[in-house]
Amino acid sequence: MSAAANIGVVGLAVMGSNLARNLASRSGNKVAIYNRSVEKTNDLVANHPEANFIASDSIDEFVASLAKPRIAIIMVQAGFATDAVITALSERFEKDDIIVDGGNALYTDTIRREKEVSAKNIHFVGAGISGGEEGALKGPSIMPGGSKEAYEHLGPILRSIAAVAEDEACVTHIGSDGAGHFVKMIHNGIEYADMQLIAEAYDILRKAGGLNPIEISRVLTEWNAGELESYLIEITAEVLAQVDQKTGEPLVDVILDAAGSKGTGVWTVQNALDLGTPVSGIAEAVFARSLSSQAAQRAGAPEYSAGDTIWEIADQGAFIEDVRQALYASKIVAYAQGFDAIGAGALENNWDINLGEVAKIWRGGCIIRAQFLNRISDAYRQDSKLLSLLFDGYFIRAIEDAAGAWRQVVSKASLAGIPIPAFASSLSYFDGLRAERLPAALVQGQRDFFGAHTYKRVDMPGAFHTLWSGDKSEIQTD
Ligand code: NBP
Repeated sequence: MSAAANIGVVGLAVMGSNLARNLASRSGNKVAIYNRSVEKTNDLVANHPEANFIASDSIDEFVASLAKPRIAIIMVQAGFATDAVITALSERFEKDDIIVDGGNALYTDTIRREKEVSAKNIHFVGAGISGGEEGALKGPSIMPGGSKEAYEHLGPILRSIAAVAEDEACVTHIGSDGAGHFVKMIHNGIEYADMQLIAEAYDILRKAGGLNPIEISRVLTEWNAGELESYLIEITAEVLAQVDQKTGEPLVDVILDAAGSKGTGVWTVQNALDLGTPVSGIAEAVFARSLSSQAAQRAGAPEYSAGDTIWEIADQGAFIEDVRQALYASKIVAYAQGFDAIGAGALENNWDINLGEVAKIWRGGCIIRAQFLNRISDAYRQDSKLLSLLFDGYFIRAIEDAAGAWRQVVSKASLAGIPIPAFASSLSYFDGLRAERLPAALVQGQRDFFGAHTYKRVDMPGAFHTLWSGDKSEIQTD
């Protein structure tokens, strides 16, 4: 066989086969394909003759079909399957060849794999790919890590298949080793928060405002023409407008209210806990899914007399606008927290991540794509050392404009007994961030009392401990 392909794809389930077709449809690419079971390979070749794939039944044949430097994108399940394919390729690849893992790997696995593979002088690139199956086919947002050298070869190919937003390809070299998969993980965490916030807005409009799903769908369609414009608002409007074909009821009313997850939201929160960076909006979104899935516990809840009261709505239009404002402000907080988490991860792992570029490549192809990301990109372009997105001029004004409505919605939803974990935690985060003094001083006092953990003083350097069980005098310990 002649080594004629400039790129190969291993793993031909939904993502891999669509990515292979996307690659083949772009000029200049000749695509080699391989899958463990030959049926998927044969199906792909038979169904898409226009792609002119170079198909192989064995990994040896696949490797031989790639021109040097060989580049193979792996699209298999994260974990053992990915390790098995990497091992098979790295046993056959040679110096300067490039293995790309396009699956949803945990970034710490990517760091390990990069070390192992690069020890053989083979490049390893962990690339986060977002946009689901449609994105893989029509243009995803791509977040590659790995070395700059590998990106020089890989960049033009990835640019050829990525989504395009405002004439720019939604791909950039994120940083070394696991940086790409780290940023993809945070992307998914933000996605959890965004979805939960939209769901809470829906719940308020329905339970307090008495709007039905079709009416709420129309509200979301109107919102989608303004600053909330996003793929998630757009698809939510579609879901709410859908009528169940079996019962004639709104589809949302016949879907079991137990939300699943595949783990990247959990990874984001676990990681943020390790880094000590608050991602409360994302965490509440993950926990809201957990609570929704506690079927037995929810079914066993007694009929509480919980003091909830009717939300009296005098002006329906003003009420809907307040909910929109609360959603926008909470969303800004969720994104601010997500970008903080990327900054914290970059610091911890010595990645030089350009946050403005990250915002830019999320404008197209991915699930959280939105106009709003232009504002985030602008904010970081104006000040790459911005301490929080909430301190950028545009976002200060947006939050100030929304703050009154935000407080009304959070307080009135609480009075009405409507659960709003992400709305409420976002507002509390904002209030915590801007507070001159936090009750953390008292927590330090408590910690010193029972554990002699010491505290710092506002008026002098050093560490101090009060002799709580003695004469209550203070001693300096450091
Ligand atoms: P799956 O992960 O469901 O399928 C795995 C594919 O890899 C199958 O075709 C399987 O072959 C093949 N494979 C090979 Br080659 N070697 C394997 C091995 N040693 N063990 C197991 N399978 C092996 O595919 P997917 O849903 O297309 O997802 C691919 C990756 O993309 C995953 O990491 C996923 O998390 C990620 N991702 C998915 C989405 C999405 O929307 N689905 C979005 C973004 C990212 P077989 O035919 O012999 O079983």
